[in-house]
Amino acid sequence: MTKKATGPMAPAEVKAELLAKYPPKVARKRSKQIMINEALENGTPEITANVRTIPGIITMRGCTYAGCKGVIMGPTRDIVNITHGPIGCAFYSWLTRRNQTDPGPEGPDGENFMTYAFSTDMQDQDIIFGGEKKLAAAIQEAYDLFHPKSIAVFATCPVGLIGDDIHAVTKRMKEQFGDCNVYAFSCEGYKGVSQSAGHHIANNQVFRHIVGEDDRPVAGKYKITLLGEYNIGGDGFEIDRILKKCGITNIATFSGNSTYQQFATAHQADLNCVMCHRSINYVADMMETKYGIPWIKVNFIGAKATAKSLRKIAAYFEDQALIDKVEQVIAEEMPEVEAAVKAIVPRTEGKTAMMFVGGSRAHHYQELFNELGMKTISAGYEFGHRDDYEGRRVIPSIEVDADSRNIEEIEVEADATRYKPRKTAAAMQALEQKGVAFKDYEGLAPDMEAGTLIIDDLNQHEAETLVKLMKPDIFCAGIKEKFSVQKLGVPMKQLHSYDSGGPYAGFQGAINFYKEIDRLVNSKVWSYMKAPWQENPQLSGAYVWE
Ligand code: CFM
Repeated sequence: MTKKATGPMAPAEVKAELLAKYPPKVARKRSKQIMINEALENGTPEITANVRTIPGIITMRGCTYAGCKGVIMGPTRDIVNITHGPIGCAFYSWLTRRNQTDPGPEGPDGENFMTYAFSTDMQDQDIIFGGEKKLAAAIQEAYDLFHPKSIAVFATCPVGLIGDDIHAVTKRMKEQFGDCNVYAFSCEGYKGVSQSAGHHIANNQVFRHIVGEDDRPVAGKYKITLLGEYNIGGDGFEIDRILKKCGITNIATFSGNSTYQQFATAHQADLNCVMCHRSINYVADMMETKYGIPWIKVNFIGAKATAKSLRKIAAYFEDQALIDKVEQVIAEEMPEVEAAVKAIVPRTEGKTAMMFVGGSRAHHYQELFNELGMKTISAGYEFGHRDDYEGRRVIPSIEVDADSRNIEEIEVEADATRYKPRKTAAAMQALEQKGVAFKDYEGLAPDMEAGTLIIDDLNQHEAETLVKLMKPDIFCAGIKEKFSVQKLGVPMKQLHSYDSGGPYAGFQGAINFYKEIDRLVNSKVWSYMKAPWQENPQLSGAYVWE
């Protein structure tokens, strides 16, 4: 294993090593997804992203069904989510993401279907003769048992292949029930190149079937939504605590700790705050077009980023009382954060990190590492698009290939009665000049130093090679990577599930994260990774089988 003492390898050399074992055609393709960052002065180099994984490569990605049923709809508490397909798809996507929920104002008896795994349990004969009848029966059964406000149906691969018309079934059931919103998602696992397609399919249907369904006024002076926050490890709880303390009303989180009602009333917000750009940015655009709600990018990962985001929200509402209140909350929360940083930074300063997560987190978490004086030497997304790397300005130049064309883009128009611009164009412009950027996200690349390696759709082989060559002090990714990285003697932190930790968002979350990283990067256990008999063999020779 290359030790740090030999000096860091040049990024171009590392890249060459990553590609060395591939056949020429594969190397050429992967080469376009491995970018040596050049920082902003030279413009961000272009990266290839959101394209098919090369067959045979062990990717970190998941499927479209995972992005739809698991990521976007997984945290919805009071919607009955039925998987139409063989039981495995429902079982293995059941409660595997650490999105938390609380029963809200309804108390412990409030509806919570997350603990159930609903599935049509398709068998061979359903594949041969069609599964629509079975689906209708399952919807009926769920309705009779629970009388939920809403039932959602998710297609798995075989459903798409045999051509069950799940939309016709759900439409019929919805009409039949009259008091239950039933709709379906054509989110077959193979539908797109990654989870990202599943996010889009899910969000389109939520927008089409739920948002704007309830016009009963929601109370609150400063009403926002949080788009793309999934309450992993309780992140959403911490963000809600802070917003509440500031007097800001979060009327809907998409979709952490959410309820059907929140989605249905979301159109009443005066500002949409986008947390995870990758999984939901198009919803923010659609809500602006249809209802006139502007959107800004926020980030509540990192104490400084949290303060910055709160200030942006306050600036938007242009109310001195709110601006003062936000400053007061920041002043109250920061001393504890600063004390934690001061105590830990001497032990973490100068250390290095790598992070490969699905989308936004590989960018957001760099904030927390910066606060600890740590540098991210390599990062990337499993399924980010070019705009997540290079910023939204590249969107017009993104090539739309057949796989992207396969995912529906909804045509949205201003709502005839409910479209209401929240600010005049002049007011928006004045705010832009004050630094409140609307509809903007600069992406990950400008925030990373020159010479760092940005890698899209990293795979098993490349992850191991990277760790061996660059020996980071910590590697962040998911469960699939965890043990192979740890076996190389490098501490590993799961940034999807947070292992069993969290929350890491907001101020209290930042403190949790600093402590966790301190423990990981300063633990001695990693130096004992080599088994004693490997260091000091007591027997020598070999087994001979002949
Ligand atoms: Fe957004 Fe997410 Fe992420 Fe994501 Fe995900 Fe996730 Fe993720 Mo795992 S919505 S893109 S599809 S921030 S489940 S809460 S951690 S890959 S980086």
